[in-house]
Amino acid sequence: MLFTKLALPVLGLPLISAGPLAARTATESLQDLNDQALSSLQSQYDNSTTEKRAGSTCNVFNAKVRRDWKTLRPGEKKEYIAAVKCLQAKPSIADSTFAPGAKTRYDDFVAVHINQTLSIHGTGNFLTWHRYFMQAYETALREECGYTGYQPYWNWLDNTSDPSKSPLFDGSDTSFSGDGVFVAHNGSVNGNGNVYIPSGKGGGCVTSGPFVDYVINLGPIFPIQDGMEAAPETLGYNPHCLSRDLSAFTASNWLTLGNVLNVTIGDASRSVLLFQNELQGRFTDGFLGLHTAGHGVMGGVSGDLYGSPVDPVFFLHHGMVDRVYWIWQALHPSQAKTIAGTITLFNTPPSRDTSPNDTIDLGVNAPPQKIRDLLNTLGGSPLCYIYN
Ligand SMILES: [Cu+2]
Repeated sequence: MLFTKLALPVLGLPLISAGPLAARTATESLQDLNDQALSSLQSQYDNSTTEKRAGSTCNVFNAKVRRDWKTLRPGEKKEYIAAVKCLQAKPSIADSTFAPGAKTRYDDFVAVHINQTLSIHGTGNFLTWHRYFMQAYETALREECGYTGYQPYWNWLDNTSDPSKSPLFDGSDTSFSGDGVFVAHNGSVNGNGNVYIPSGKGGGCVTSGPFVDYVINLGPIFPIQDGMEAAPETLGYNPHCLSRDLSAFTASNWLTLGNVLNVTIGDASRSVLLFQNELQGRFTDGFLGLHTAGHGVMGGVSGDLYGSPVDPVFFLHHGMVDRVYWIWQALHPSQAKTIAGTITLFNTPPSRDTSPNDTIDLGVNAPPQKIRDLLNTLGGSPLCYIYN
């Protein structure tokens, strides 16, 4: 299926045809789009138009394949979960003066995200920063904790009417634990104060599954769930549990095929600026966007823009964000390497434009890289992957 030559995307024409495909589910339609992206990359390879770093042999045929969590075998899921728990048990390697609350290797990732939050969201580096952050995390899982697979992703379009049925959130030993225990509260205010999310059936600590005893050391910095308190210090030690309030409201309203199609082949796919704002969320006018909605579906500690990586599903959620970016890039080859935006959160305070020569620095987690070297997932070290 992977490399079947499909009728190639001619941009501007509908990729999802009617007829026998009309009854396809949202997930199947998105898979069609993923197949179109692969076909496009294959044809770029045939035409030798894919630029890569000097000496790299990476290409669409030998790249690593990142997969949907639900398609991993139980043993593969357990191996991934064990590697995450391994990172959460290994001591931090960061200088303790940088983030006194960072106790583990997992915290080293959370601390960097917290520290840079205002210069990596609503900015021109949002897409590449999070792409590289995930690559660094995948590398740590593999090299420091013996994981043999690649970074999986959360397919947003599944289980939107009841996220607690999702294989990520069903509370089983092959999930990331389930909903939080019910705590009465008045919901969350998301989208920078513009979108109200009613409370779900949770709100407190997760009650089952692999992360039931996981102690979070950092955050929250800017919690949005009613009643949740911020940590006394931004990067200080503040032990607390993994809380969730799974939101069917958010999933069914925002994690839709229509929103995915709009950013990949619709009106919002016409430029990287439109694409990234629509994907991430335009907080100013109450448009949550797929990215912000995904964090909102998890609720609890995930509602904190700064500390959201404390929930290990962060990396599967951003796997899906990056998958949609990858699809957009594959289907818009002439624009794939363009960037837009400034270096401050929605240009507040006003700042210069992001440059492809700007560096992304993940501290102890990975060597610094230029944005221009993170625009092509087939560009070679550090990136060589596709999505399926
Ligand atoms: Cu982020």
